[in-house]
Amino acid sequence: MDLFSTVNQLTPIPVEDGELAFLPQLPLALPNDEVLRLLLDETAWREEMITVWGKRHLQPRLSAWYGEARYTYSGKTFDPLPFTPLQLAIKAAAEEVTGRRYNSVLLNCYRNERDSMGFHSDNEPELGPEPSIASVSFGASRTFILKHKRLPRTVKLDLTDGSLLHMAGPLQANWRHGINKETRPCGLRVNLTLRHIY
Ligand SMILES: O=C(O)CCC(=O)C(=O)O
Repeated sequence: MDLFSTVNQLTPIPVEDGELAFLPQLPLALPNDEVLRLLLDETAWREEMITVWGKRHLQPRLSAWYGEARYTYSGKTFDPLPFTPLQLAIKAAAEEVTGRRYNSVLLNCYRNERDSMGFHSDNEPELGPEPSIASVSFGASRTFILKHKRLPRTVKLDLTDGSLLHMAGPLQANWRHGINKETRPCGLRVNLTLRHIY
């Protein structure tokens, strides 16, 4: 038996109308805490303004956009910074695991339990009809929630340190996902969502 190929294999999470799969530890040459430290130090983090119900607020997290293509979401266009060597290593490991190719990454930093991500689908036209999104997490675990757009179905996943979640097939067309604020104190988390922009 080839131990490496089974250890690094995604485990499918059965859901209606989409593909979801999880790997507890993305294989990387550096330990997770060192990757987290480098991501915090090397990323040009931004605190973006957003408009919700006509009111302007600071987004409840830090974010940054890297890679080879411009991206528009929530009515804003982001010009990319070039991939860093560490991001390229994470991208290569994620491509090996998912068998897909990525040319862009959105990084999000959840500083504590008060930071969050509203419910949305990654369904912008430039991601193509059935986007493959590889979501890699470092630091504190946070609960990733998926809600079906038409069925009364909710899926909750613990996105642990070093893990990779793969969303693919028609998942973005049929589900929304988000990260709620936590009621209990929690530490910092950095998440990278690797995408391919056409
Ligand atoms: O932090 C997460 O796990 C969620 C990130 C996310 O939903 C996104 O980047 O679209």
